[in-house]
Amino acid sequence: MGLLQEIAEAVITGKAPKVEELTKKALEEGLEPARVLNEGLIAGMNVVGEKFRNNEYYVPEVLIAARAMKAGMAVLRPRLAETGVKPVAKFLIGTVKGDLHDIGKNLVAMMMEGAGFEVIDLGVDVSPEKFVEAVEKNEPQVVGLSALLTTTMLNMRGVIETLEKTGHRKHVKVIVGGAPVTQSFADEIGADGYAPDAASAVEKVKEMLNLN
Ligand code: B1M
Repeated sequence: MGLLQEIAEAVITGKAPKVEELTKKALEEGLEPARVLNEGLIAGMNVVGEKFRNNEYYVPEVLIAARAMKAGMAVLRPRLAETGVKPVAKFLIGTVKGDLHDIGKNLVAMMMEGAGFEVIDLGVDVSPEKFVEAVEKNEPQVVGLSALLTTTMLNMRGVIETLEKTGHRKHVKVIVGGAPVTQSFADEIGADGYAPDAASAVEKVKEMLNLN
């Protein structure tokens, strides 16, 4: 079994120390951090998702796998976020109200940091009011909203509406993403952008701010 496959397997079986060790080994062997992420950690988490959907895995197994994935991400983080440049802009991100999924959101935050943005991460289950408070406090150029559930993605609309009502919408761009989110949903709720994954989120935000 190749090293990347071993990493995926260790995520699937929820072995956090092993994931950490193998991720370090992969970097030492000169593998690209993005490959370790996509073909190791994310590949493993995709299998976990399938097993969850097929009722082979339940919430505890998924949580243990998520913890293992985070152990690998902690090793990758400095490598993905390697940058010496001054922050190009401020990016505020959070998972919307009612939603506790944060792995994808954390990845987007890490990649944005890696691209030189100053990232303010509000965590999970963030209400529209909390987003607005943080916008007032931090004055970001872009707000990112993440949702993993078909039910909670509807709360993205509430954030945009609250930003509008409080007069902040004209000063901030909004990008949305997460597995159930699509470009047409983003258009429907009046977001400025949508990205299907963390790497394209960086590209999209740059495009929105004319930084390309
Ligand atoms: Co949840 N869960 N979960 N879960 N979970 C899903 C999302 C689900 C698809 C599983 C399934 O049924 N197959 C399903 C949703 C069904 C639906 O709504 N359509 C589901 C469900 C139903 C639930 C619960 C309701 C289960 C229950 O309790 N009965 C419950 C809800 C809790 C809540 O939020 N209130 C629940 C709970 C959990 C855990 C807590 C156990 C755990 C989360 C742990 C954590 O995040 N700390 C969990 C997990 C891990 C998953 C799966 C298996 C994996 C998600 C993940 O981390 N993927 C997931 C199945 C799956 O997606 N395969 C599932 C890896 C991650 C890198 O991908 O998050 O998609 P993702 O992020 C991507 C892109 O989406 C994008 O970039 C990322 C990287 O490229 N992206 C953005 C994300 N945010 C973005 C923002 C952007 C741009 C791009 O701009 C701002």
